[in-house]
Amino acid sequence: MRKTTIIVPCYNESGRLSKDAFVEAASKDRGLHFLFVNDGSTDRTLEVLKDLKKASPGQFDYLDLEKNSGKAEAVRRGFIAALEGASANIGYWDADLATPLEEIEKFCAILDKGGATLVIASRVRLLGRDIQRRALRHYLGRVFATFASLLLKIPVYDTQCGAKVFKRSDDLKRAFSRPFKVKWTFDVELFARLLLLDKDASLTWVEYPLEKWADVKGSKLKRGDFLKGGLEFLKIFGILYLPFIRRGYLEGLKRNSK
Ligand SMILES: Nc1nc2c(ncn2[C@@H]2O[C@H](COP(=O)(O)OP(=O)(O)O)[C@@H](O)[C@H]2O)c(=O)[nH]1
Ligand SMILES: [Mg+2]
Repeated sequence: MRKTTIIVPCYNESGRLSKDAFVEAASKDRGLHFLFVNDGSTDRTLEVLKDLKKASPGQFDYLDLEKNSGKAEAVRRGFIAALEGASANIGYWDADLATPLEEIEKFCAILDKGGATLVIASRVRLLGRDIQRRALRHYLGRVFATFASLLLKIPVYDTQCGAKVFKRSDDLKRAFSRPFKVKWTFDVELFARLLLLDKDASLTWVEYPLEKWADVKGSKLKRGDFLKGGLEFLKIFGILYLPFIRRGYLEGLKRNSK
């Protein structure tokens, strides 16, 4: 059976994590696996994850990071573990389910059809779709996404939505082999890594306009983080375009995954 592993980074999510939604998604598709990464939570998150694993040990598992390391590192640790397994598709998904789990099967259908190596969730407000985003987050997000697209030189509309599924590959392994240099914009650094490893990589990436997306209360993102994102872009610029930084960075990725 085709297997898909979805990594769910969790930092103090006991109040937001909907056990029922995960159990329902898993019961609908027996090939679907969830790997939660408890990112040093100080609330009851770990207990919730233990309960889920008890409910279906074959489909739910978790990693427990002792100290809080941030979403980027939590996702990276999840990928390292998932890449050891046999899943054909591996993705990550925000724990608050701003992107509903029902979308996973559509992502996998695109990957399984052949040709695509990555499906990126995109929050595009279109008639007939249900994208509920606060106005300020929407406009800041549009500015951010425009810069991300210019930086990467690819026509991507939304790099920051927390739902992406990849086809397993050696480059994917290399891309997760080293900790990210940035925190808030690691999705952009991840794309940069894949493009450095293969300049044509984006030819097989597909952006999927979500049917449904909604801001979920309890985001830990603060207003200042938008500015931090700008500074992080400078780092990614250096990685992509300054040869003396790029060379060592790329060698590091290739060396570490062997
Ligand atoms: N903010 C934050 N989120 C983390 C961290 N570690 C893991 N996450 C997870 O990253 C995902 C996105 O978090 P959220 O606060 O909803 O971010 P937003 O929706 O982009 O505002 C959730 O699944 C969090 O549990 C962390 O250190 N800080
Ligand atoms: Mg959120």
